[in-house]
Amino acid sequence: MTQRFSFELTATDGGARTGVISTPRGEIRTPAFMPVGTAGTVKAMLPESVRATGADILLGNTYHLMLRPTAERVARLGGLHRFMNWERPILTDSGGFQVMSLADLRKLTEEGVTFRSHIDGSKHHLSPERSMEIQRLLGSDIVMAFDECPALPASEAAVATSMRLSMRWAERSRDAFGDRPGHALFGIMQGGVTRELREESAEALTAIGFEGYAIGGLAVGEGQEAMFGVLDYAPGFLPEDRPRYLMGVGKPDDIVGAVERGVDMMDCVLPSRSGRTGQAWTRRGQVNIKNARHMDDPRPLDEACTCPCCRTYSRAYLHHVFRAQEIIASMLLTWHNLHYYQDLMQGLRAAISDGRLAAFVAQFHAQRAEGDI
Ligand code: PRF
Ligand code: ZN
Repeated sequence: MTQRFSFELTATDGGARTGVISTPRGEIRTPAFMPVGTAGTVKAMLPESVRATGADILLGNTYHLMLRPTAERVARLGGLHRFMNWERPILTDSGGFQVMSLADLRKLTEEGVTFRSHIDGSKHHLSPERSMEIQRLLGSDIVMAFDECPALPASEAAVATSMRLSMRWAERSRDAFGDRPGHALFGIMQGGVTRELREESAEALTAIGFEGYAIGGLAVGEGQEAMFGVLDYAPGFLPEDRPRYLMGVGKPDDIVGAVERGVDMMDCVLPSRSGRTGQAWTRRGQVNIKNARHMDDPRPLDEACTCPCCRTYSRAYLHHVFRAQEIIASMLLTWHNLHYYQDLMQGLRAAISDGRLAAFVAQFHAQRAEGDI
């Protein structure tokens, strides 16, 4: 093993940080945005195109891959990296969150969760131990602890009970993961929007000890103001010298606000999913390419963007292929959206390095306020 898992901070600006996570499969520049490759593909993109947008790492899902094509089959075929032709780092989510949002007939106990597949109704089981085994079979570089994310709104008592279960599961995840040089296990903080519960969760996780720490249980319907309220203190409960990952976030302005508050990694289906529904994200905000105002517009989606979609195609063409339900519409809009997100991350990293984050953020908001066109 030439390169173990490590994290080096290179600069800070206020609460924001920039640095590099080193792994045997390559470096991850932080703050990092991870495109979501749920089922072994970032939908509508070739892996080399995802890399061309600037992504250093992808996210994969235990839940989807265990159901189809199964973790054992992926392992027999040489692991997820080879299977999907992405040789750089992969982070896998542990499955509990997806079970709660997608599976049928869920039954939760101290031991774990049994559920029926949303694909064919077959019965399955996940526990901290089984989740660690699946993520090992997949060959994940960054493995997530098995947790439960309570659906909000929930009572504080229910959030506390759930958080404490997740902390017991975090310890079982740590034990089951074992010692795997070059691979990392991240713990996941829960505790809803209650400061005392977030602090208790962070103390439990840091006592166990992880290579990185995620902030879970946010972006589940509480709204941006409440989420930023938690992010005003939660990152400060975590060790400064480990990466902090905000799970499932978000819109561009959520990302900027999270980075300002000390988050190092994020993932979200938004740029890829909304590309497939005709939504584009640009410096001037959201653009709905379905809108008839684009029908005769020869200009690119975003004049300032250097992606293949914006370098080559007009809004009129994108509007046409989207209306005609051509596959290239999903391809081009996803490419643009992922490129925009990675450009934003590069801009944030450079601004933090240069100590001019406040000016960068002010310009980000000013451009969006101007609106499209
Ligand atoms: N836990 C896990 N995955 C997640 C979340 C969580 O809390 C969230 C919450 N936004 C997204 N993905 N394991
Ligand atoms: Zn573009």
